[in-house]
Amino acid sequence: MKRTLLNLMMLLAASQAGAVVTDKMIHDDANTPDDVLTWGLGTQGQRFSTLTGINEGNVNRLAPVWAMSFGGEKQRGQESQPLVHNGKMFVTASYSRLFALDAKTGKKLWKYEHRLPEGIMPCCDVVNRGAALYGNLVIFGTLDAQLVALNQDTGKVVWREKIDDYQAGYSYTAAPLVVDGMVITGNSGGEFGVVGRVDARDAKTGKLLWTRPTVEGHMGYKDGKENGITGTPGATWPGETWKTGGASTWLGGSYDPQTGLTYIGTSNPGPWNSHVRKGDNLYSASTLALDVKTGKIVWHYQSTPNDGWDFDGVNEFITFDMDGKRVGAKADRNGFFYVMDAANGKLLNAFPFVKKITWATDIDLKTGRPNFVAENRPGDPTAQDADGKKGKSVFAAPGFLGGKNQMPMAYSPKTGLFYVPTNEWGMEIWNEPITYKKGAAYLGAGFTIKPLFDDHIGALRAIDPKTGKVAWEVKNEAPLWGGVLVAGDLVFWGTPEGYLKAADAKSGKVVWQFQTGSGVVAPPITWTQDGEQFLSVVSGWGGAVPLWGGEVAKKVNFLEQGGSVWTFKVMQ
Ligand SMILES: [Ca+2]
Ligand SMILES: [Ca+2]
Repeated sequence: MKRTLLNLMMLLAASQAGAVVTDKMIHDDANTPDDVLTWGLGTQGQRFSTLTGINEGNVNRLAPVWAMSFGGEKQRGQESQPLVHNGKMFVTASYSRLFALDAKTGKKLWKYEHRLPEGIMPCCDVVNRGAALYGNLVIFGTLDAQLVALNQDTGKVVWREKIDDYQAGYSYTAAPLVVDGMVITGNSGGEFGVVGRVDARDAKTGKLLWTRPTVEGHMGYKDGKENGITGTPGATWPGETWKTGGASTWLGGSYDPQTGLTYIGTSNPGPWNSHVRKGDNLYSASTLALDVKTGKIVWHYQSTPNDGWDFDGVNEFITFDMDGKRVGAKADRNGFFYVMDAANGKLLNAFPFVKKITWATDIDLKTGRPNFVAENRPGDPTAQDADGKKGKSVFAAPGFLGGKNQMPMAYSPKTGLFYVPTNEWGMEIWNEPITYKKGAAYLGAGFTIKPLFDDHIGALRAIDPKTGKVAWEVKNEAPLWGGVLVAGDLVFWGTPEGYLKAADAKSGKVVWQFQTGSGVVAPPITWTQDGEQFLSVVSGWGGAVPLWGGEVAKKVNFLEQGGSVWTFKVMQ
């Protein structure tokens, strides 16, 4: 009896302090600057904050308040976006670690280190991009493809669920998305012939509610019952190729309460060698809109049909208002920027956001299909003029690391511009014969990434989604790999050279920078606490570039690894 009363009192105190994260709070996250409850500062993913406490008049006094090291011997890429709630910061780190910190002082409250088995197979470094909050839980995915929910106060495991078999190449790196009490996740493993999927679980218990495969021909399930096959079996995949079709959903999704749809992108089809799977290969390299209630695909848009360049279409789909309509935008890895009707997927606009694109001339706005440059498709190793071991090599741009990769862009309703972290690079690419083997890389391609320009690879570009015009750009020598934040009239982003930078959102004039001691490959956040505006970013060089970057990797191998969170405010 005593205990029940105590529990009740604790619950009451907790709810008075706003400790419990509700659906409404997640729904309103973009408009509540005193917390950051979601990846993207709102489920729409705009990464826009109305806060103007840090502005051009005082940004020269923006200085670190605290820094906290993830420590240990484990460093490598740190791609995490922190969350802030109830005075606590929740931040994930490489090797599936999660830290809870006092958001004002950086004092460590607890940490969770996931016990990883031997033989995990993350394609592109041991990264994690962030957690999700619900109730009194903090939920994140791990490199051995599990989903773990921890008590926000103690760090104790409340539930743990397996997403899939890590020995078959599945892993998990994205921040989960919470919608109406459901935790929605994708999966990673597009380079291992996995089958992409979107799962919805009860956020409180981890119980699976529905699952939707993203490769045509696979059965979906809801409440343990069959819920319809994805697509039309055999329509866009020859033979048995759909069984190892890739289309992994490794960057997670966004959600728009106005449409009731969750938007999630899919990776390359498997294998990379496109000649063994002639056809569009739905729903790889696509944007999918799913009804969160039914777990069914409401619309899809495939940006790269029969992809042969590893142009994962996973990039975030950000919803916003344009010309009185709810639309969404995506800067695709294939170099084109797309604007679509958020409700039905109708293509409204498509234009290049990088300078060199060789695989297609443009996107036909009527059909929504790219006009391919046939001779830029890497050749078939079994073609008559090939030797059976290596197909014709081509120089393709963008390179497979993309015009944009995992680093999220931001949108400002004030300027009407998207702030896109872009990269200019190309690749030599050729195909090789390949057979599927569980847990082995399933590429059937060789490649080397090359820079296109002497003075820069990266460029932060402010892009008008109506016209495709670049309002301004700030070039960067190394490839950009962190994300972007717009706070009031300032744009913040990090560079592999270690800087966190701020520029005027209208002009692009760089007004501030700070050296964090290692490369920044993560998106910044901002929030207010006790009347002061804070800004945080994770620093720690790594990710796909040093692992896969060919000649580019050689250019950036002087950069040092790290692992820390920096928090800033304006000093008086
Ligand atoms: Ca908020
Ligand atoms: Ca890929």
